[in-house]
Amino acid sequence: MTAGGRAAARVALGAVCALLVARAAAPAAHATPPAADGADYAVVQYAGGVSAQGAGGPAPSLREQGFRTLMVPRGKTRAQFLAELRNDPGVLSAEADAPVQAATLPNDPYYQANQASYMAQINAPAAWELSTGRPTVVVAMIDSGTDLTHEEFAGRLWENSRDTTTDGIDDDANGCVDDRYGCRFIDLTPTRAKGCGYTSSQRTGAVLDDHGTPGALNHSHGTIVAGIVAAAGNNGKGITGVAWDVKLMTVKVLDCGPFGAAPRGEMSSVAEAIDYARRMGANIISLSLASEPGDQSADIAPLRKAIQDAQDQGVIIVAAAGNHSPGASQVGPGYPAAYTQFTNLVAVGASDQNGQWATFSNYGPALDFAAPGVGIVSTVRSDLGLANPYGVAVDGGTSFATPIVTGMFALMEARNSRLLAADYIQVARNAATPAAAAPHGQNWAGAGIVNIGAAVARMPMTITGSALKDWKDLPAGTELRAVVGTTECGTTLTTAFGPLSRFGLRVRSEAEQPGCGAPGKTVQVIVGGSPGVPTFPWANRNEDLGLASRDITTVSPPPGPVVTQVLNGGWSNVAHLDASGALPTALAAFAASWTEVLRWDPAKPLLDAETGAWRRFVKGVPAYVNDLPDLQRYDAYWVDGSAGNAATINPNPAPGRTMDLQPGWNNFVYTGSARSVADALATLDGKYSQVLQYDNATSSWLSYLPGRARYLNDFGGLFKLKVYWVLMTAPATLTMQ
Ligand SMILES: [Ca+2]
Ligand SMILES: [Ca+2]
Ligand SMILES: [Ca+2]
Repeated sequence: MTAGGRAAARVALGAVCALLVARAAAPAAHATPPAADGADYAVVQYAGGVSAQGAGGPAPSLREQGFRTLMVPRGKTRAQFLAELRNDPGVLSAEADAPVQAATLPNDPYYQANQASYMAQINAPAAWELSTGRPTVVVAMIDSGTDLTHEEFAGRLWENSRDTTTDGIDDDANGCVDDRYGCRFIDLTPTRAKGCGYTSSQRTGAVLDDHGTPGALNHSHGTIVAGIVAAAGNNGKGITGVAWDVKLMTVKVLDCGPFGAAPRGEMSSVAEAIDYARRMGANIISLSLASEPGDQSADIAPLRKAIQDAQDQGVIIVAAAGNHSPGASQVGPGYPAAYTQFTNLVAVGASDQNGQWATFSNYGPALDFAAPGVGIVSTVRSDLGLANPYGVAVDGGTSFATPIVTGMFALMEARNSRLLAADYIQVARNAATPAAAAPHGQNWAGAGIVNIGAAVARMPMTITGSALKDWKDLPAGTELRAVVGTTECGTTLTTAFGPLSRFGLRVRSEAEQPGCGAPGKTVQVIVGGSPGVPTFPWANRNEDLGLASRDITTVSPPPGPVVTQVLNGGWSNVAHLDASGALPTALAAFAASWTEVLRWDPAKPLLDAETGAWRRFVKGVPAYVNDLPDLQRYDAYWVDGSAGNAATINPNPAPGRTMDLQPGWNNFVYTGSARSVADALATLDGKYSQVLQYDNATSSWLSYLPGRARYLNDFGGLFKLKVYWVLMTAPATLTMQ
């Protein structure tokens, strides 16, 4: 971009921040959480209550069982009171009562007094039941910078590990010098030199929020919006952000607001900033800024290109609709929110405390969502000498509503990291609360006021991988159905993908379809009409619902009452499934004739301190010749039986059997349920280098090498009551579940 181009674009970008003032304000006195009331109570159980062990019927109430909660009498400590109670023969138990609070209501002091009301309007506490964010979600704040030292951002700042040095060198050659926490895109002007102290237009990591001066009401724009997204929640300090545990990338395009003006920037810088955020890995970009509505000079080619590139890369862009004077200028959002051709861009308007149109907010059919923009409390610069680094807005703005929507998408991406931008937006639209009509009669809230709890709850589970039968590929076009209990919650077909067939399955949540996924429920995938393994527990709080590379296989029916083992007429590798006993009678039920049994003992000493040797039983020779006197149940052995079937009783082994394995080859009978090799041998992880099985029917060996592509291995899973060899590199205990 030439200097001339920047100058032209500078005219284009007005700012929506003029109305976004915040002042330092102490939290209301009742904002501090009350002292833990539990400290004053004891819980006792008196003798003589109804027994809870009554035959049949529901258990009696706790009260009927003699439980009471007693206040500690005046003049006694709780410890003294408990000691007295415990000495009372009529008291079965006495304990201190413990304070509890709803798990998801944060303890931040401003929350109850200043935030609870608008957080309830957007159903944020319900979202926190499912997700409070994940540090893998990166949110780029394109604004006036961030107070990087603010206590609410500790551990929440994105860092560019490749250019952390402040040496004036662009170590990672990304066009920005020393951009450890983000980058500044601001062009030097005489006003900015004088009013902000800037000395050049160079793109550098100077991203500290410098908006405002100590005496001004209007300050900290970037720090305010950053706090609304991502201030630490439930840390006992200040406020809570919408997403408590995501990473903030700071991209500064708005200046300091020289001489009391609102902070301003250029649209070309916004384009550069979007491009930077995308290249540096942001998942979501937040823009609490806008041009004048209808100002077509703000519609510049690099801005469209930057948004298009972000769309192609799956980055969601959340942009303020703008706050403009009532009248024609309020109709329609300013740029960048004004674009309607991008599927990754959402335009945000503001609602007031009553969920009505906030009269300062731009409106029009191009809007996607509204969110609260009035009475918002957030972080402010801690370097202004204020009494405390928090403030309650004295005015409203779409600048405040925008980061609330950004925080919603951050929680949604934390809940499932693998959807497309348009999918997240569609889920949020479906979850939004329809808004009451505004006096002007036009759509002002798009799909409605965001319902963050519903949006996060509606996130589907997504599973991608290969559909298999006995860990071998199934043809493209095989149907997969996701079932929770008896409810069908998603379906798809496999598609051809090189040598593999792949699937991408979307499983609906209970919020989207009653009976479907919710924490505590299990998703069963039916592959081509047969139940597959593994099954998938619906993710709990702060777990990801996006599951990649999860192969699902159906397995041969489990062994029934009789297991048939095929013998080839030469040596066959067989599992001993009958009761333990002395040879040869241990094999009395063995249908085919045989003369010799061999069993590999990996611990048997050999010459030269090597271990691992055969033990042997030969029919009809003197007993002292044989060193294999008996067979234990689940021994794996070789027998020179004639061709035919070895049938024996299935003892149906209980899960949890363990086996000590030695370095070198070990021969064992697998008694866990059918699983992929990696899962079945998880307790040996990193300590084995090959698995073999001998196919008696064809007298051939099949091999599995861990870490190898699935289609390069001869088999991919272990089956119950089959015999395997494993080459151990270190001793380990195999646990078979
Ligand atoms: Ca750099
Ligand atoms: Ca550097
Ligand atoms: Ca906090």
